[in-house]
Amino acid sequence: MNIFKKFRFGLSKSSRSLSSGISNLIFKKKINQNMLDELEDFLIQSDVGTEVAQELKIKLSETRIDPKKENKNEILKIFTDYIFNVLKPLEKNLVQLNLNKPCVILIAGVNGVGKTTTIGKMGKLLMQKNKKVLFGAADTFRAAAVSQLEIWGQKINAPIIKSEEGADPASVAYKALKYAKKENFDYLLIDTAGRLQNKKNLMDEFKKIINVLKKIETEAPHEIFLILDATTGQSAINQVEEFQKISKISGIIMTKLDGTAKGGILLAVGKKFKLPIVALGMGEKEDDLQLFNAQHFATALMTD
Ligand SMILES: Nc1nc2c(ncn2[C@@H]2O[C@H](COP(=O)(O)OP(=O)(O)OP(=O)(O)O)[C@@H](O)[C@H]2O)c(=O)[nH]1
Ligand SMILES: [Mg+2]
Repeated sequence: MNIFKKFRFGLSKSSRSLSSGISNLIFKKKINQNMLDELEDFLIQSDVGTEVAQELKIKLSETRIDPKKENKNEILKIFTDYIFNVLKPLEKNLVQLNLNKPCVILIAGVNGVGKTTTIGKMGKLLMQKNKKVLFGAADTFRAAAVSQLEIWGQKINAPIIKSEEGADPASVAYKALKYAKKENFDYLLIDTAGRLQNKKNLMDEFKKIINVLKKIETEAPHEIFLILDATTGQSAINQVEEFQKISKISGIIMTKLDGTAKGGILLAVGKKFKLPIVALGMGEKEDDLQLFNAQHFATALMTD
C-alpha cells in the first residue's frame, strides 16, 4: 500500500464523517448565514475546535465558488487547502533528528494512549532507515509494561534496557543512556509510566527522569514527544496543557486515528498549540505508524 493509501485507510472513519457531512451541508445549497452557522456547529461537533470552525466558516463565506454550480471536489478543496496551511508548518522530520548521537526521545502521555505501542512502531520505522535503536523501559510501575516493550523489542530486533518492577524509573533511563552512548546508538526511545499512585507522582517521576538524563548529557532528552489518543476527543487538549506545565513538548504523536470519526481533533491541537506533529498511529500493528505529512492528511480527510 502506498503512503497516501495508508492515510486514506487510517482516516477513513473521519473522512467519511467530515467530508460527507460538509458536502451534505453545502453542496447544491446557497451560501447564507443559516448554512454557515450549521457548518460551524457541525465542525465543532467533529472536534476540530472552535477556532478552526470559525475560520472555515469565514473562508466559505468569502469564497467565490458557488456550491450550486461547482462539483463537490471544488468545494472540498477549500477545506483541504485550509487544513494543509494550518498543518504544513507543523510537520516534523523524525528521521533527521539525530544531530546529536544518541538522540534521546522521551515518550510522555497519560495511561493507555499508546506510548509503548508507538515506541515499538517508531523503532521499526527508524530501523528501516538504517538507524540503530535502543529501548529504555522506564515504565517500571507495572511488570507488564516492561514485558510489553520487550515483546516489541523482539519483534523488531531492538535491544532493551530494563530493571525489575518497582525500580526507580530515572535509574533505568540513566542506565539506558550510558549504554546508548557506549554502544553508539542513533536513537534511545524511553517509555514512561502513564499511571502512578497519583498525578503529582507521575509528574515528579517525569521531571526526575529528565534531570537524571541531563547529568549524562546536558542536551538530553533531545526530544519529548507527547502521545495523544485521538479517540479521547477534547481531553487531548487538557493533556497537552498539563504536560506543558512540567516540560517543553517538542512533538506530538496522535494515535488511534483509525478508531475514530473525530480525527479532526488533530486540527484543534495543531491550531491551538502549534506544536510539531511527528507521526500518526493508525492501527495496532508494527507498520501502522505513519510519519506526519500535512498534504496526505488534509487530502485524505477531505476525500468524499
Ligand atoms: N487501533 C489502534 N490501537 C492502538 C494504536 N496505538 C495503540 N493502540 C492500542 O492501544 C492500547 C494501549 O496501548 P499501549 O501502547 O499499551 O498504551 P500506553 O500508553 O503504553 O499505556 P500505559 O503503559 O498503560 O500507560 C493497546 O491495545 C494498543 O494496541 C493505534 O494507532 N490504533
Ligand atoms: Mg505503556
